[in-house]
Amino acid sequence: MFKKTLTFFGLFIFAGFILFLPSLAFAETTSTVVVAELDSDSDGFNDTWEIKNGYSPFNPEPIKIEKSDIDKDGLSDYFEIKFRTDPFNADTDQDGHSDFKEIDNGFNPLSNTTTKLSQKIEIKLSSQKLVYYVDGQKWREFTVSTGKASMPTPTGDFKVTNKNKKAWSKSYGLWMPFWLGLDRGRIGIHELPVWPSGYREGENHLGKPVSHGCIRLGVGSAQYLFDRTSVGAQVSIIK
Ligand SMILES: [Ca+2]
Ligand SMILES: [Ca+2]
Ligand SMILES: [Ca+2]
Repeated sequence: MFKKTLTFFGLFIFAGFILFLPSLAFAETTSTVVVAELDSDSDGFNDTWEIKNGYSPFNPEPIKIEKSDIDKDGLSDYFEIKFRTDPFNADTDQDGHSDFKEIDNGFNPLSNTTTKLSQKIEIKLSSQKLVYYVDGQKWREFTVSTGKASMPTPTGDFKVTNKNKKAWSKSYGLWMPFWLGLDRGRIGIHELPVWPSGYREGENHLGKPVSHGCIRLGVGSAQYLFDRTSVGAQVSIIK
């Protein structure tokens, strides 16, 4: 009797296992297909491979991910992934403003309210570059001119304390358009200076440390940064 019960019990387990087996195999197969073989642009290369090798998984053409913009909204497929926006929809949150325009103006492209993304400015003295970060992503880079050897630009973390579209320097007798003043050190970020005669310092000074300590930007870049930077914004100056 005991043996018979055991056999029946054994059969029951066996039958259950047999019934369960196909679903297990199916689950294994489907999950493998979804994870490893997703080929969004149907070009024969899976998404994982494409991203790993610097190609856009959304563009069947062999174009690098930073150069591809499949929905033509100005935001590359690279940034679409970074900002988690829809690469096939120019206006992910459907608020009437394209993903690119929103990010470029510091707004969250995933929210149709006016939520802002974090912004940060970093100045690298050794390479004479200013990097503008949006939501932790390196968004724009500009060539600058910082302080000459006898009047070096101080390093450290600063905050923007004031803004002035056309600041006047009493000490040097020149205009400093699109001024963003920084705390401590009495310096600022501004456009190439203009003398009262109307003469403007040449763009060829950008990339060379020739200023009196300020961070000089080119025409266009200075206004770009001025328009997007609020009082209180973080600025870090490194060697
Ligand atoms: Ca592909
Ligand atoms: Ca795009
Ligand atoms: Ca939008």
